[in-house]
Amino acid sequence: MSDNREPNCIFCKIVAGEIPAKLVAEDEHLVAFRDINAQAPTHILVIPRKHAKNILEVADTSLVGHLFSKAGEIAVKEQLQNGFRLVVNTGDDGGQTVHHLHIHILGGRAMSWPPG
Ligand code: DGP
Repeated sequence: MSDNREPNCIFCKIVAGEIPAKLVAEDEHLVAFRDINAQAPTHILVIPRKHAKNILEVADTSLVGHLFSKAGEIAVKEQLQNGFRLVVNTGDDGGQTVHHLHIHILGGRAMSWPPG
């Protein structure tokens, strides 16, 4: 359970089980679930249980490492060994719409570059 949840944060509500989500993985530090608005055949979000607005707000570098490491593990479990993309949208210009840090795992199709 998050010890610093933001009352209006939709991802804090998912962590608390107040909003349903299709969970893919969880442990004491993070929760991973399928994105409601999938942009690829596989689209999963990995989030810390503890609320942090974005990557600039996380002081705990081991947590950041854990989130990325778990994202890689999940990608392999989801059979994305052929390639996938990890994305961390940050702030308004970065296209972040939910202000609770999250890593997108996108896969199951060839990705294009540059992103829009
Ligand atoms: P971003 O734009 O990087 O902040 O991505 C936020 C993502 O969160 C977006 O792809 C849609 C997803 N999302 C928003 N609300 C919900 C929700 O209630 N449930 C789930 N599963 N995903 C959500």
